[in-house]
Amino acid sequence: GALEDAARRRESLPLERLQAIAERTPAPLDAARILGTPKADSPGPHIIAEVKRASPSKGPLADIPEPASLAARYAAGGASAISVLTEERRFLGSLDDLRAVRAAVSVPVLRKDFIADEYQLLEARAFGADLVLLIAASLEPARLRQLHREAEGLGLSVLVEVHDEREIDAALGAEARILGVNTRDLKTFAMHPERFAELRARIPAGTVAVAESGVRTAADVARYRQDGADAVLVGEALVTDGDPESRVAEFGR
Ligand code: IGP
Repeated sequence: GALEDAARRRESLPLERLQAIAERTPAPLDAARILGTPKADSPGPHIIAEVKRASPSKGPLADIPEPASLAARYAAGGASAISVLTEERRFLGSLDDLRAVRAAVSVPVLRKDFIADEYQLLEARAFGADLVLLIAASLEPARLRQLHREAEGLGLSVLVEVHDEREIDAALGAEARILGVNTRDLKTFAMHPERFAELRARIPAGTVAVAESGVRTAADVARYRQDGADAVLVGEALVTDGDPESRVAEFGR
């Protein structure tokens, strides 16, 4: 559905107008460099804190703060980057959420969506993203390489999401600089936290390794750190926490 939604948006905002907006948008931050540089003030991993209103497995997450204020609290807690779900159907996100978060923080912002064409990359750029997600499981290797190159051409960093060795090879073939191992199976929603350690050895030094999904406690973060995560991406546990600022600080220590 994400591609159909993009086609609908394109009818009201044609490519040429989107291009003009993108050209007026400040240059993206170098998220790959930021996440690839160890933190100056602590030995902990970079925390990528996610804003999401709902998930396909849980439905709407009750009583969550507005995206902009939530993102500001994440940043105050020391988040190195903010992930924003913009997918409309199952995650109830939007490009307006991306824009609001962009205006609220000065750390890199990730557009998290099911990106499959160039128009969506340009949207990310025009609405203020520094970083986009590309999911190896849903793109042919040649297409992944093409979109990766296109994104970098727009000045965007790319988080390539993988969940097995074949996808790591495809990501490396696309010259990925940031690899995220999603420990949740996107089809069954089953969690496989051991997957990160299993795949970490396949990720070359110099490539940023991100552990994604299912993190609930500081112990979960510490385990991924021990297994070699440069960054840990946390969504639901932060969104539903009454004190997200303190939780981000705790996770990042
Ligand atoms: C966050 P969690 O379990 O902390 O809320 O997970 C993030 O990893 C998850 O939202 C995610 C995702 C995705 C969402 C990972 N990959 C791809 C949509 C599309």
